[in-house]
Amino acid sequence: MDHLQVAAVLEEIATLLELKGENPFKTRAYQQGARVIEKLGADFLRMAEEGRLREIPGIGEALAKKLDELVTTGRLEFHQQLRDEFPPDLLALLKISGLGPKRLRAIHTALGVSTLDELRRACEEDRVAALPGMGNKSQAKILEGIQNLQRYSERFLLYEALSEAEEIRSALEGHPAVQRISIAGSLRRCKETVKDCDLVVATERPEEVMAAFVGLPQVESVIAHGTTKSSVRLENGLQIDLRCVEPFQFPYVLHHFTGSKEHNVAMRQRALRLGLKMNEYGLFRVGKGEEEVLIECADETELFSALGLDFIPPELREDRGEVTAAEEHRLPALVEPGDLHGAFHVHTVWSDGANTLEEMALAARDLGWDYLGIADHSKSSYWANGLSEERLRRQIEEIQGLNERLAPFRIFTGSEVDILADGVLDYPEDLLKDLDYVVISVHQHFSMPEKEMTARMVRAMEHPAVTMLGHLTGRLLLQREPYALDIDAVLDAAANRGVAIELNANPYRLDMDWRVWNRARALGIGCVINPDAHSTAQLAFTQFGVKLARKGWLQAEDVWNTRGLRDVERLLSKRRTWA
Ligand code: DGT
Ligand code: CA
Ligand code: ZN
Repeated sequence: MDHLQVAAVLEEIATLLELKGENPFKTRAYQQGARVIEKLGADFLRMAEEGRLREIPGIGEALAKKLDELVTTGRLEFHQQLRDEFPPDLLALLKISGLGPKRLRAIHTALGVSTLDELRRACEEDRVAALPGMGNKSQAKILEGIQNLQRYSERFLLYEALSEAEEIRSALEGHPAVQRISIAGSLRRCKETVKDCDLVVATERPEEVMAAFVGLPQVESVIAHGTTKSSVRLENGLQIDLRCVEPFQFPYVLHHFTGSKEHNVAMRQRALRLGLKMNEYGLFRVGKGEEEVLIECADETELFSALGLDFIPPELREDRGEVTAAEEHRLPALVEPGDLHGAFHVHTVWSDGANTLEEMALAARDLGWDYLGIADHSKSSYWANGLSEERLRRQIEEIQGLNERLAPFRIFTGSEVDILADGVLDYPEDLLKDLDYVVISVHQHFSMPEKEMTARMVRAMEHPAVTMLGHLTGRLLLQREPYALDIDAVLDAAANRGVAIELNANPYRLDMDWRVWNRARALGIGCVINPDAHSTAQLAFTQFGVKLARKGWLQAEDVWNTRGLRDVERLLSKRRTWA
């Protein structure tokens, strides 16, 4: 058991106690214990081994005893007993957004509902609305939450699927029968979530490739095993489809299965206009006797070229004007991972991060960056150990000291300042003035009506200290929907105030959404690709930000953190517009 698993058991105990309707103090002790253990990291297990759990502040005698049992035996009787008191599917219902333990307990007790299907039926039959303190609105929200949950369960995060797919691709790449292999589908197009993973292989010996594929150690079950197509499922539930084609067919098939469907339709229409025919098997000229003659293409570049088009990067293949742009030679030169010189918005141990200021700075320098902006949480985010004004002042001092030591590397002093419910910022102006830059974000009061939420954001942006907007919509992919927001109104305000917008590169966020960047760019709004890293390892999230920025048609010049240190310093100082 590692420390995170131990923390998860405590979390679950807290939830089960809440479901039971136990005293909140008891519940909180377990939640706090979980936080403490997460913070301790690997030190926790060492201290447990040395019998020193009782020395840890926040862990009392009773909890320490339970932890001893859990760490030494891998299970905890108290936890098992609690679990046995509830039907096994009940806990899963807590994944429904807007349904907490308290209400679930009320529903479970009154209606005997304990599975997702039962709960859906109870909502559809208006039995939930009839419960005291519930009503139609709550019931509708629960129903919507159930639908979202089902939608989420059919997809995977790009991040998760890509690492699995890359592993399989590289395992097969070296196989002697594999001539070419590529990831296709939504994964190749860098969609933020994907339903499955499509692979295309060029080979003259498909049987051998298929046998190797279904025999990979990652494969949990084989869904179909054929010579042209096989499908397998991995342990995490991800389905991988592999298609084998003759080497000469590879470019056409790869293009077809990369999609999107809409892009393919646009391409076929273009082919028709040129008197050609395009399908998944190839691009054809129709000869005199009505016979189809294949137009030979060695790769996708030649395929596009045969249609009079520049190569369209897979990220852009969404039928959003890319075919016309390729025809007119005005596809953007998309931003590349190597273009970044730094990033803003990372957290440290000062708030809820795992690494110190210096560790974060050194890790950024190791990535070849010239600067790093620190943006720990502000005081209202107390659950994330947000900084009091006094602590932020001290942090600024510490950063100044570090900057002297680490020059020419530069740490920018910033803050991820909460946008309070009324649009006021979480620190006073005299403190905000002393920061190099300010990210503003919404972390609470998510369920405001659209008009209020929009006014709140627009008001916050009016503050002259604001440099950039953090994770614009608050969405958590496959977990939580965006809050209600008039994005166009926010874009207008950002353009007017010269506020940049973050592309939060955390794989669960990828927010602002790629579909909106074209509009933002047209308004002259800058993009900042931010890792929102809570550890040194998470600085690597920026690569997903770059992928989604590309998908949003952005070029290096559109992204603030592609600028070198001097340019960024100039950019940030220009923003100081106090009277
Ligand atoms: P996903 O899997 O939902 O994340 O998204 P995709 O785009 O990977 O969709 P998928 O796996 O169903 O199909 C892969 C590609 O195959 C798709 O992007 C385009 C092509 N394709 C599939 N069905 C059709 C179709 O009915 N018409 C056309 N033109 N292309 C299709
Ligand atoms: Ca797919
Ligand atoms: Zn945040």
